[in-house]
Amino acid sequence: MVYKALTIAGSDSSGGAGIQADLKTFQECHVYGMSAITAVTAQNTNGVQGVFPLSATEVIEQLISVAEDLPPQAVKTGMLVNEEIIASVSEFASSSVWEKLIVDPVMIAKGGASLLEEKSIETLINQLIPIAYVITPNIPEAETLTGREILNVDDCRKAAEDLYMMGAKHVVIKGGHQSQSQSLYATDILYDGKGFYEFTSPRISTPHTHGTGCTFSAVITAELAKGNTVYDSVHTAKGFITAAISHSLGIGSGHGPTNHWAYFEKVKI
Ligand code: PXL
Repeated sequence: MVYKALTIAGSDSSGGAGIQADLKTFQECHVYGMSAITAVTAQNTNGVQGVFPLSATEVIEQLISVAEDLPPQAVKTGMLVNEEIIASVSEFASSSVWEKLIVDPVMIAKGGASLLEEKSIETLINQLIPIAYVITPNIPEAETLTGREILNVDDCRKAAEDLYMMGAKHVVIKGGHQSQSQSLYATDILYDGKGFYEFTSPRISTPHTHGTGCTFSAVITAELAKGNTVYDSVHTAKGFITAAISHSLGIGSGHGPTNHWAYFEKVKI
């Protein structure tokens, strides 16, 4: 059986985040990767120099082509740019047979560039979160979506409950941005409406974290496409991203990419 996953996201010319990170990650997980591009970005490890969105119609045309011929077992969203694209993708997803929609609510790039118009956050909340099988915000994104200040793991749990009440079936809040970043660990929380699960890894001090969020949610998507449970998929994603950060490639003069081949090539940590 060939498992297929689709990413609906922006292109990152530097290859570390967005569509490129997703496809590299799907390949590493032995899942056939497909894409629908929402915007082309011109960027490198020093920042985002340009953002060129496609129209909502152009995004949907890609989805129709893929859905007609190559139905995916899991679908992930990343950079969705604006209200029109969020609304169209949400409508397409609700009327399709996609069971596993993984929403990475991408808002801001590492260097601070905006990847989502602020006024579209309401549309994300009203239309996309209610149909998400898994949502994977980092702490600043979870704060924006819930209006709750997150200072510790307990606050993460409360925000996860809020996001579950907003309709997401599973909530993963990534601990990489924990404000107690002097902490030796990064703890991610998974909430499924019944229980909380924690995934902890050593905190690695490095500037090379470009694309970590995309890569993490792409592993979850690929593992779900293969039929794994949400718990097992998050567990694999945590191992994959920890290896990718700790063996980063050291390329570029700014915030470099992670190493997408580290987990399967080196020791599984
Ligand atoms: O990591 C968030 C992200 C998502 N999508 C694209 C990006 C970035 C960060 O730079 O460029 C296209």
